[in-house]
Amino acid sequence: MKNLKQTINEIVNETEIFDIHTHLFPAEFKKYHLSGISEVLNYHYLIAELFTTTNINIKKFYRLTNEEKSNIIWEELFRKRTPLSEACKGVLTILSQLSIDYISKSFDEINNEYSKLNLTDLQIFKISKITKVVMTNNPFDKSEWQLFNNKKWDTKKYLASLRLDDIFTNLDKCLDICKKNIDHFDNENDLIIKYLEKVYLESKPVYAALSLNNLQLKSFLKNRFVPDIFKWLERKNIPLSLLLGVKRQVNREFLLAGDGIDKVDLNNLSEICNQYPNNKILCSCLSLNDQHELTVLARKHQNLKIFGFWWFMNQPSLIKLILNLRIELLGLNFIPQHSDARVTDQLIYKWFHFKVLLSNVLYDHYKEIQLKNFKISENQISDDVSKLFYKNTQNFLNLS
Ligand code: FIX
Ligand code: ZN
Repeated sequence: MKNLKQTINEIVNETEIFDIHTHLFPAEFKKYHLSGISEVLNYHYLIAELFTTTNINIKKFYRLTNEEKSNIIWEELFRKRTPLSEACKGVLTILSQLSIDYISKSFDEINNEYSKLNLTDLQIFKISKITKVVMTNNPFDKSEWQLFNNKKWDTKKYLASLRLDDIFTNLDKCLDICKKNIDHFDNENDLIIKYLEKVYLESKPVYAALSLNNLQLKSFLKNRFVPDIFKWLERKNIPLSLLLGVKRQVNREFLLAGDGIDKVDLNNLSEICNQYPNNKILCSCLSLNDQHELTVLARKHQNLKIFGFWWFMNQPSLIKLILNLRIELLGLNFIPQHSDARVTDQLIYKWFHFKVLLSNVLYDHYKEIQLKNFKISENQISDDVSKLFYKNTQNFLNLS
């Protein structure tokens, strides 16, 4: 092998990626598909930063057009101030990767230049070496679910997942929707499962997902629908993905930018894994406080797989720390990252930033075993990175 560092960098940059959790939609589904620099600047991470950095009137801001909003974000966070936060750096990464010279330019100038690139999804997937992304699909959102009316998009690239939060937060609405779609049922449990079966056939999801705060996690096993949902997931052979530790609407005025963090009791996760050993559980925790315990739990339950650095965890300083911890405790038996991208272009920065961190962390670990006379080959490194970026996900989702 030439040089260990260079070999790792090359392999990490060339390996195909299976992005297990995004909020992306295919370009063919125009109403929900987001792309371009204006959408990138309108990301709720940057909106929260704008609100807390300036004294801007929140209600007035939300009434503006997307372009007006992005203009303000660009002026306030990138021109009047130094763009040092991770969310700001993400925008700079996208612009520099696309060779757009943004220095001393207004939002309009950048937007013009960016639009001329006419970037397609496929080009973006190619830049980031992404082969598949899993969408977040809410079967209780009639308008969003229209995506599955006509599947004229690449269903091998954009895979579906069933987001079930509404069953736990807005049951009456869910039951109404189920009743409108299912004619014959014995009871409410039967109704929900029949509806899940219907939306399963329409979307072919690779997992079902739920985001929970501490209280919801605590009462999860007592929920009357949970045993049947687990039985159904087992029959379908798809995992349940648990996104733990979000406290929704800490600041309601901020809307989507107003969600915060909760501390969770992970004993409840362990209990879920024990009570449902035939179900597979994917899990990502939002708080740094929970990462050590979560990693240990992944050594204790065969049916549990950690994935990604979710949202507030997706900061380089935390990723470095926890990625090392995960390797120390789990070897390569975890799914290291997901993008959570809402705008296709974000894939560029989310994965670029992560690849730099992963390469450095892997280098330290390989170097260490080399010093203990282990002969690490290029093939073995390729294999390892492919597990992390693709195969661990593919296997856990039972996909061929
Ligand atoms: O619940 C989720 O899937 C969260 O990832 C999002 O809803 C959140 O708003 C987000 O975009 C985080 O990255
Ligand atoms: Zn998400």
